[in-house]
Amino acid sequence: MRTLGNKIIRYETVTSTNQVLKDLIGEGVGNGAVVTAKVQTAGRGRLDRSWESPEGGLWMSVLLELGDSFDTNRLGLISLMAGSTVATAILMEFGVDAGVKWPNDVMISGRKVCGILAEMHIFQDKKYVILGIGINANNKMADTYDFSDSSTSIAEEFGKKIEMSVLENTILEELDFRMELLKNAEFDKILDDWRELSVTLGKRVNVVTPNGELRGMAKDIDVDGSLLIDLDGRVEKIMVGDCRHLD
Ligand code: BT5
Repeated sequence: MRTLGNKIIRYETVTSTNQVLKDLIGEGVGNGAVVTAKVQTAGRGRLDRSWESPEGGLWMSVLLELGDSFDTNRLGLISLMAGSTVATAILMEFGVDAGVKWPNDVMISGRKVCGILAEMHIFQDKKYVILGIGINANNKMADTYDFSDSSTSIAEEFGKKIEMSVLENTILEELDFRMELLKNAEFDKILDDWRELSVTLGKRVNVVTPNGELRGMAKDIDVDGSLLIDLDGRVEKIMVGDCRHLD
């Protein structure tokens, strides 16, 4: 039986599904609870960036309770895992070739179709991740935003409107399966899954980190989800950053 999505709370409009779900923890919702909204008025990206969330997209947050033994240094793995989940669901349900870009994007034909925001939260001594998943599903990106040439939606790639409930359901099933891997410490399977779907590895990349900018070849990902880049023979490990593909 699937644990994730045991309780799904649907809203028309919220500020941010991550924020709403965080507030609901205090009201007693537990592991696997999901919040969705048709529209977000203050959708968030990483580093306080904003996330455009008009009607037609799939904007959802999933509450994941982490066991006491979970090593928070591996938090990055959850973002990677969520990306693999979404790419797999898009491929399975619509036959559209989606891939993952480090650290938290799902891409179709070089354009961003989904972003992930994993936020850690501790409440009454329990560790949680609020996993925000934003997917351009039936909303049209073309000519809408400044970044429309770097983003796309599933409907635009698939050629017609998609059934959002099918996508949502498959995502929850696939995520449930991967959370079991995480609980059983099968980290290699999680990493290999991401590697297979990766559009970043093997590419020349420019990475902007809090400590500056680096240019090199994306060689691999490490056990904690960080990116390993080859700078002419010297390998640098990057835990946080924004990555641009150069080829
Ligand atoms: C992300 O941040 O990609 C994480 C996005 C997570 C959104 C979900 S929706 C449900 C949940 N509730 C929330 O409030 N958030 C989560 P980042 O890597 O920082 O990328 C943000 C950048 O992507 C922005 O600065 C824009 O350039 C671009 N962007 C904004 N909206 C977009 C969209 N709808 N599609 C594609 N790119 C977008």
